[in-house]
Amino acid sequence: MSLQEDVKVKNELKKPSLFKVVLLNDDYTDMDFVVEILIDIFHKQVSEAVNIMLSVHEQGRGICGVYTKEIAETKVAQVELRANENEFPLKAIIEEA
Ligand code: TYC
Repeated sequence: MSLQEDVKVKNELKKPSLFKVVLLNDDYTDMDFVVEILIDIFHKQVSEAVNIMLSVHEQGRGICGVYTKEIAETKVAQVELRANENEFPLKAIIEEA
């Protein structure tokens, strides 16, 4: 096998890097709206969504999920779009897991 082929095979076997989507607290976004985001975009059950929302409210930040880069970026964009549509300053960021 050529060096080029060997590098290609190794890259294809590598597990994709994972990224955390982290929700940030603010003073203005409605608690119910954050719960809705966690249910609709991050597919949480109501009870888990409420727990995550409260922990973000109390601790300043909280993990919504761990995803591949493209999916994490899509989730962040979906949060931003919904927050903008509803005129809330809610923000989610990506961190390497
Ligand atoms: N701190 C907000 C409030 O008191 C609620 C909130 C929770 C906002 C989580 C953002 O990611 C957040 N209304």
